Amino acid sequence: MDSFEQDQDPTETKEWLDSIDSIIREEGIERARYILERLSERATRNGLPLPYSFVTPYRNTIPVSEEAKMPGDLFLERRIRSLIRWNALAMVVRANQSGDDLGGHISSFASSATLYDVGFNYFFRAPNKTSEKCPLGDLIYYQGHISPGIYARSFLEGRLDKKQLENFRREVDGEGLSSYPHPRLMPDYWQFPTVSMGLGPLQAIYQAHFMRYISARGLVPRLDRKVWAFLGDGECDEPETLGAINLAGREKLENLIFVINCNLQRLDGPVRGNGKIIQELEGTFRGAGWNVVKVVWGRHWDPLLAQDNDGLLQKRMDEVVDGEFQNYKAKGGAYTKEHFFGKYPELKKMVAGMKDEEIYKLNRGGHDPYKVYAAYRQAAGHKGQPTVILAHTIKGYGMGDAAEGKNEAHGVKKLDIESLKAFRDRFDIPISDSDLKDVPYYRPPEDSPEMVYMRKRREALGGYLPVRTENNDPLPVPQLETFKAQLEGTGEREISSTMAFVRILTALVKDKAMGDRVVPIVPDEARTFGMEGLFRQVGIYSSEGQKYEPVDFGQMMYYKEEKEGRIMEEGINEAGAFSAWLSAATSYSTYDEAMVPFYIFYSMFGFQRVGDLSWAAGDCQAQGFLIGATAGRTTLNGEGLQHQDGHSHILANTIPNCITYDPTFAFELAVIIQDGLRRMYQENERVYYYITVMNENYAHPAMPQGAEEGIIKGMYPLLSGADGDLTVQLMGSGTILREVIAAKDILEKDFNIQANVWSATSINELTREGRKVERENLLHPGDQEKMPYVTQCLQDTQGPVICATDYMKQYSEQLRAYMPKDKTFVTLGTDGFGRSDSREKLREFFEVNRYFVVIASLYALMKEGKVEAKQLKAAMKKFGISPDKLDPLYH
Ligand SMILES: Cc1ncc(C[n+]2csc(CCOP(=O)(O)OP(=O)(O)O)c2C)c(N)n1
Ligand SMILES: [Mg+2]
Repeated sequence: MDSFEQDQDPTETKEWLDSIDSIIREEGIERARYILERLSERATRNGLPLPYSFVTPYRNTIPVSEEAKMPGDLFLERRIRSLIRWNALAMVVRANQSGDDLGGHISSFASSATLYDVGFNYFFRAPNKTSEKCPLGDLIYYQGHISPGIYARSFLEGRLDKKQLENFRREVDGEGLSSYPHPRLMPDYWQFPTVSMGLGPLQAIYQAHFMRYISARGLVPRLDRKVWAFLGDGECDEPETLGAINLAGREKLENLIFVINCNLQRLDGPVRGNGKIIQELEGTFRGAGWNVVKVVWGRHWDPLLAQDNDGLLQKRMDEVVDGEFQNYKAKGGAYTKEHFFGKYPELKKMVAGMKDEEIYKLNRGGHDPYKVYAAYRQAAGHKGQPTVILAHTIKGYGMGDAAEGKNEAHGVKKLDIESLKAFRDRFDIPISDSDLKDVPYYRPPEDSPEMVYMRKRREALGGYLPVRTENNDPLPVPQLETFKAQLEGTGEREISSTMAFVRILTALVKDKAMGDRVVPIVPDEARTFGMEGLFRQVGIYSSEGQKYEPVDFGQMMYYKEEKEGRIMEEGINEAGAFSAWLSAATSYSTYDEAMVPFYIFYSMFGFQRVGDLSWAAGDCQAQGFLIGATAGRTTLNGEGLQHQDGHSHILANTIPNCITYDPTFAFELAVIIQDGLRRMYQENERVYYYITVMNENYAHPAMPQGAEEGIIKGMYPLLSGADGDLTVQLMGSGTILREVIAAKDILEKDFNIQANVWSATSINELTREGRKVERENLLHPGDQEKMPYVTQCLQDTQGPVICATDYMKQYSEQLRAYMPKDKTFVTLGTDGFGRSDSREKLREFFEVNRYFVVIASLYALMKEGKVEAKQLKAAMKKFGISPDKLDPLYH
């Protein structure tokens, strides 16, 4: 029994309903809301459990009487939109007619063309210095796979030509258009990579958050700038899509607007065949504190809804599930008449006079520019909350039998001639039957009314979009002397490299020239890294300041939240903190001001946790520092399998513009960070840095003379001079370098073997340089062969090379290709799952301690015929290393 059938006293019900109607009519919505709130308060006080609901009936949130009226020319706008639809379709069909099967999507943009067009005609402001309210322009996250629709608009606007459209998805020979929004490939055009589902909405939330941060810091005025994010209803199943909406609600990000294209379908079929995705999302977003605007029905429904006095039509709308709504468009007007209206005789009667075509034309909200305009207008003016617009649309709109509402719509890339004809006729595209098979592009003459109109609209909004700009003014990067304390070493004092990093960061924050650009970001881990000193020093950003006295107030390092705070403390949310970093790391483009973000995280919860975002950071051309703290498989003792990272450098190296370092000493760290600042903020190189720091305490020496260049290139001689017949070259990084140094002593004292020690600050960088040189040699046969840096370093040295790190062997194995000829190369690394124990035990278990470095050296010398097996066996016995020791990789 539903609520309608339960009514025991319809007359009394009517009286109540009439009275609320009359209040709304006579005194307005606000008054009605007030009365209902009072009623609800009274009811709950008297113990009446109200049917709590975050969900309203399946209809438009904005009543017809409250709709803002669209001021423009509907006819011309439809014409422009139709041409965009056509050219978008032509791009994809042509790309797939060629036989290269390049792919692309038509149906998704077909469903969202109106959603974008209303934005382009009235809302999306381009960066324009003359604009008072929005000089930097709005930031728009386009749904990735509707890119053909955006290119098609740019084509009409004359920003892209036919040749470029022809080269959609053909990028190798230049001039091509990238499949999806990729700033890396189209740096003057796309701003945000969004096609990996979920990353767009997540980034957009943190962009809006960062927009507030950067203005609170007084660096970029807040003004009226907006972040718009367009996403799919299927995309809402990604945890990244919905995972941060609470932040937007809590932070009252009124500068953020989500537009969710609810075509009720994803790739395989319905998003919620048995339910209602719009209703589900309404509840979810409202619960998170968002302003929810449903745009369910188009204006052709208005007269029918106006007649629905008994609520039966609404009831029918509420009860139909999405899978059935899909049928109404896929199967046409007659079907809808019978199955939707036909269920109740009263509804059947309501539409008795309507033809099937008229029923079919009852439009959905997301295809009605008037309704979309009203929703956007409301969203753009809404205060104190972010807004989500839930727009009901049809996948493959206008594509008829080829795709409209069909389960296979997502993948349709080719249309037969009949479908093309139907599409052309439906949207009045001036292309003749005979030309149709070529699916030609179409742009009306420059002086046609639609072209004039379109240009005028964009002129009023500051110019064309999308556009990506860059501020390349160099920042005043501090000289190395700024970090003098680190260069001089710590003497006897033992500190961790994490602590050394915190000192560098503190010096940077205080730097007069660029200090205020520094953005420290942490995911609830500052104390873990010994950074709590910064809380008091630079404050934690909070949009509300601090409304309480912190429990540790009065202590040196109390928890200080403030409106101008500099630390972004993003809570236990690596994806969110990374997204905040990403906004800061691209601010040289999006805010016209470069920032210097440092995101400090547990290295294990870095790349493997948010790998796809790190990849997107490469695409975005992010600039900044990622600091993987408490790194290493054996250096972070005690924490065990899920915490001990022996592979983040391998993952980081998969990103071409991510520069990685695994330093040991404070001076190395200072040189690396200073050089990173120089490369990114002075030379404007579009790279970002990943640096690991550790929590093991030890004394840091002063920098050897002239070590800078080698530190940056990836290796330098730390302890040199050994040159006898029995000599080995020992390489190491991170804290394992210290085991290597210890091994040198043992080799010399106990075995009379000399050793040089090389600090390998970046095996990844050494490898990249090696690959580059190798490739150049391949492509320039007959020229003087060049030699990789690592080969140059080692070629005139005596004896074999042993390399030990706290990372998987694969990391140092990369160097095997560049070993000088005839050199034996042995690698030690931490393959296998971590486990908890002391550092000493772990290094023994993973075979990277000083004794293993000694054994490996003896083994390498044995292979070169300089040491005998029995000497090696004796050494193993001496060190208590069993030949039957368990293999950590398999154990
Ligand atoms: C992380 C990720 N997983 C899968 C895909 C592949 N994919 C592209 S579009 C799509 C369906 C999208 O459905 P929806 O979000 O509803 O968008 P619509 O096309 O219906 O507007 C999928 C699964 C992707 N791009 N990213
Ligand atoms: Mg969808």
